[in-house]
Amino acid sequence: MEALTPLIDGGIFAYLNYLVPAKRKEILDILVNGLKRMEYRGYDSAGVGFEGTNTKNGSHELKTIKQKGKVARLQEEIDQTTDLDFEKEYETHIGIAHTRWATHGEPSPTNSHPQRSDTTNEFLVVHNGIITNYKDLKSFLMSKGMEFESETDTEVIVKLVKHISDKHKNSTMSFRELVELTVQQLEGAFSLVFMSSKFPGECVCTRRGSPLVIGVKSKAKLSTDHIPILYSKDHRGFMNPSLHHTDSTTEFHPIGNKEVEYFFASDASAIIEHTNQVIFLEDDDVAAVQNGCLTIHRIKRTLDESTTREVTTIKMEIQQIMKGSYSSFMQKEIFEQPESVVNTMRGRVNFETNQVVLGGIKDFMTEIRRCRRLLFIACGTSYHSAVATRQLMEELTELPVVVELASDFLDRQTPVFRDDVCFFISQSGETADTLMALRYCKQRGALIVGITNTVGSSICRESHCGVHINAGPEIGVASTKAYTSQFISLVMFALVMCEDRISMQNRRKEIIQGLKNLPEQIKNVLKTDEHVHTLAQELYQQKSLLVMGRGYNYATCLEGALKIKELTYMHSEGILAGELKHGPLALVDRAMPVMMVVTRDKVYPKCMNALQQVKARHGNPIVLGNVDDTDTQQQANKYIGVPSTIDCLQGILTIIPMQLLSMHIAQLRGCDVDCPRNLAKSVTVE
Ligand code: UD2
Ligand code: MG
Repeated sequence: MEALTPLIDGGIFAYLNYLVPAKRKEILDILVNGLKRMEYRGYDSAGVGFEGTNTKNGSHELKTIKQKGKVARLQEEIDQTTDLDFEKEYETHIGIAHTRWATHGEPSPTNSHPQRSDTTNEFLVVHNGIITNYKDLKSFLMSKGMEFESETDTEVIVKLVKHISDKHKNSTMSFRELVELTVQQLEGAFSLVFMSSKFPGECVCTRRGSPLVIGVKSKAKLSTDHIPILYSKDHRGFMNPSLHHTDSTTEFHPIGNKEVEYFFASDASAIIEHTNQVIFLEDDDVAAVQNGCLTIHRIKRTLDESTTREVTTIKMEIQQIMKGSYSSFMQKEIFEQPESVVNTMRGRVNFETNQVVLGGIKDFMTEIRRCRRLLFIACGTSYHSAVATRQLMEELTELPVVVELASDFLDRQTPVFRDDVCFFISQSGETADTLMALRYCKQRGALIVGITNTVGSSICRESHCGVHINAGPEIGVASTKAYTSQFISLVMFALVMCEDRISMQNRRKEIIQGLKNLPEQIKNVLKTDEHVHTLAQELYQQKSLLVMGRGYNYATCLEGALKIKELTYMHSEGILAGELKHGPLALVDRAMPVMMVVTRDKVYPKCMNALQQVKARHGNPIVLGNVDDTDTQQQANKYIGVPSTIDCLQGILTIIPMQLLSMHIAQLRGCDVDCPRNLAKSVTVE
């Protein structure tokens, strides 16, 4: 089976019927149903775009219906629309649909997709991903007199298509060529599906860094199982648009041109109930359907790339659909981390120039640099992300760094000063204790910085400035990918704080290079899953698990133990190895399950010392260490190896086996990993 690529944001679904008559009601049902199949991804608003007729002048016109909230709400909105003829039949028609997870501007109908080029809906687009240069494009388009209505990055895409289309009004440029010109201006990650009132019944889609699949359904047998890539002329060629087919040996077999239906989706699970014939697009492919024919174009041809795209037959059980190939949201979110960490750094860390820019706090940096101390206030996992980065924060800012649990901070009525900078970290941005601590500090005149995953949340609105961690929706109650993204956001902040310190340049560069390698390294850590599962089988009937470590890995112990507690209902405790002699060592005997995090950093000798102490009490710890550290491995019966990275980032790699372990133990104990008892995703009460 084709592996499903996990996705960070919402869902794209589009449906094109060519010479296959369908009533509007049927078309809308197919679109809404496609969105439902992707609901498991998480989203906060939904919308559809479809073809219609202008009631005043009878001309071809595109319409949209968009709504905040669940797909069911969108369905209600559609049902309540009175000016639509649901029985109207279309022989050929294109409709596009989208579920959105807010990254730019809060959830609202205007910010939902499809986004439109102008009030007449000449072009519509649905988009997954992030456009990192949208601010520049937006100012350019505004200088050309275009008016924006949403706060999204997506709107620039569709306005740019219109701008280019207007500029080439008198040429015969095809829809596909307009899109090619447009996407050449975009930076970031995207998958896009376009429709236009100028090109009825046509569809153009493309991707870069975000998945997109096309399903083909046709009664006639497809003329080919390999679609040849057509190469468009280079950039200059676009000024005189003409098709340019370089590979003369491949005969051009269009797919389609008789009765055919196409389905476009960010996720094969939305397509599978209609057809199992699919084409997975690759980055920078531009696929277009015109007169029922599907073509795939590329601008440039690189030497060793494939010159065809295969029509794959996928076999997937209908039950598998809702969660993709994952057993739980938590598993999906753990396995998304190679991508979510990239999204956290996207457009912010430049690995060539070693620069880091946090757009959300850039204008406040002078004030932040002048402060007297930094406070990091949070609850639960978010608190652990501050513990994890505290040492680096102290090193790179040379400021006093205070890390506080929000509830305790409030209980103590802690003194706060005008020249303090207070950070509030929360995945949902709604955590009640954190929000109250925010208000408490704001009242006392401190600068308030939010670190949140949810655009438009209370913490986001009430903070003076902040950083969105851009990890994508997190649905599992136990936080996983938000932790690694919070961690990275705080590291990025520390890097910004010391960008002018000459003495810290080498350290900065090392860390930035470390960040660059993280996605690959996380993929490698995820390969320990099988091994971790085996260890879980040995542990799951135990009553307790102690997790020990120190230094940069102390946070891994706290967070690892929290995961175990909340998911498996086993007792677990994160113990600072330096504190062993002061009490916890008394817990250790032959029977007590122990894990120790021992990686090759400055405190390594001290960790080894702790390991010896535990072994001297007949403890038999599972050691979580570096994969290339054979010396340490020899000291342990059971060992989990993760790749080595720079000391201050090691915690991002050591937490992942703990996430996996807690998930496996929970599943073995028959617990619901997505909804642990007594816990809610966002704790909005005190
Ligand atoms: C913006 C886009 C981002 C990307 C980038 C490209 C938004 C929301 N983000 O990200 O997707 O295209 O530009 O340059 O449009 N904020 C708070 N409190 C918080 C979190 C954020 O006040 O807890 C504010 C922040 O100060 C800023 C805005 O929200 O004014 C957006 O924050 P961000 O981190 O998404 O900003 P940036 O520039 O990385
Ligand atoms: Mg987006």
